[in-house]
Amino acid sequence: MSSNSISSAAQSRIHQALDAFSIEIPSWGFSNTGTRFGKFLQPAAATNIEEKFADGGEVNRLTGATPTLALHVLWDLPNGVADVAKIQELAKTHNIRPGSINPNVFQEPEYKFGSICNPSAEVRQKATQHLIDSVEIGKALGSAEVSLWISDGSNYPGTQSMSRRIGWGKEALAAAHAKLAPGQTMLVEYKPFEPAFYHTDFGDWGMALEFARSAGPQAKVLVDTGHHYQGTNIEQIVAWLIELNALGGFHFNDRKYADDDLTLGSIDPYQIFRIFHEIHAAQANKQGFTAPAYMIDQSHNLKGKMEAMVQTVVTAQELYARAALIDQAELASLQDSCQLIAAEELFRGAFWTDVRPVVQEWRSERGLPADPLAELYKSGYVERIAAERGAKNAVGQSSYA
Ligand SMILES: [Mn+2]
Repeated sequence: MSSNSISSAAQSRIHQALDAFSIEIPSWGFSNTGTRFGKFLQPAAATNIEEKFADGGEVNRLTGATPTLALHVLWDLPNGVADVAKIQELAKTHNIRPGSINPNVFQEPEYKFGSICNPSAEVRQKATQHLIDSVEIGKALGSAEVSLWISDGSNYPGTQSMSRRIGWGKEALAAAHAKLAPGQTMLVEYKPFEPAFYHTDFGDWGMALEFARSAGPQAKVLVDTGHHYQGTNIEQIVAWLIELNALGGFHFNDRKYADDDLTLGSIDPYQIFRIFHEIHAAQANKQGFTAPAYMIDQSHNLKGKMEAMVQTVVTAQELYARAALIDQAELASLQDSCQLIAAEELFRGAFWTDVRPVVQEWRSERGLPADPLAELYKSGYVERIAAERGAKNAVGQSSYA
C-alpha cells in the first residue's frame, strides 16, 4: 500500500504526531544481560557508561527520536553525585541527555526481605536515603523523572504484614518526595509478582496510585506493559490514569507469558496501538492533557542490542503513527450513535494501514535516514564496537552493570 491511500489530513496528523513523539532508551539495554539461568555475552555489548552513552547517541543519530538515556544509579553512577560531571560530559559528547534516574533497591543482600517496606528500620532508612540520593542526582543532572521500581514483597502467606508494610512504604516515598525540585516527577511502577511470588507491595495500578497520591502532587504512576496478568485491559488502566491526572509514564516492552522484556510490538502490536489510541484520544478531547514519558524497558539476550533498540524505536513510531490515523471526531460520533461495525472498522482500519511510507517521508523531510535499521547496517557501527569490545566481553561479568 502506498502513502497515496492515506488522506492528506491523515498524513499531516501523522507528521504532527511524530514531531511530538520521543521515546527514552535505557542504558541497561546496551549491556550484557541474561536469564535467571545464565548470562549470554555479546561482543558488541556496552561494558561501561562511556560505551552506553556512545550506543545511545548512535540510536538517537539514526532515529532522531531518543533524546534521553535512562540511567540506573548503582550501575551508571556508582559514586552518586560525584559522577554527575562525568555524565554531563558524556551527554555532550554523544548528543543524548541523561533521562530518568532509576534508583536500585533490589540488588543488594540487605534487601532480601524488602527495601522501603522491610520490617527493619535500619534497612528502610538505607533504602530511603538511596531514593533521596537519586532525587539529588536527578536535580544535579536536570533530569525530569525519578523512576521507582520497588520490588518488595514476600513469598509465603503469614510471613510478612502486608498492611504494616503499606505504612512503611508511604513514609519512605513521602520523605523522598519532599526533596523533589519543582520540575521533577516521581514515577511509581507496579508489578504483580516476581521477584516475590506471594505478595508484592506495589502490586497493581491501584496500589501504585495510592502510594503516589500519599507521597505528594509530583508523584505519578508508571505503567510497564509487561507488568500485568494475562488478559488485563491495560488501555483501560491508561484511560483511568489519564482521567485521574496520574499517568506519569510508560515502560514499553512485550511479552507472551510474564515479564519477558521482549521487543515492543513483537508479540502483540495491537496492544500498543490500543494504548497509543487512548493517548491520541486524550490529546483530542481532554483540556490540559500533558503527554506522559515514553520509555523503553527491554533487555535483549538473543538479538543484537543496537539492532533491537533501533527496531524498537521504529516500531514505536509506526504504531504511534497508526493510532494517529484515527479521526477522533469521527470515531466519537460513531461511538455515540452506537454504530458498532463502523466504529470498529475505523479503529481496526487504522491498525491495518501501512504507514511506513509516510513515516519514511517524515524522516527524510527532517534530514534523518529514511530506514534507520538499514543505515545502522550500512554504517558498520556494530562491527566496529564488536571489534573494540570483544575481548572485554569474552570475560564473564557477574552483574548487569
Ligand atoms: Mn519497568
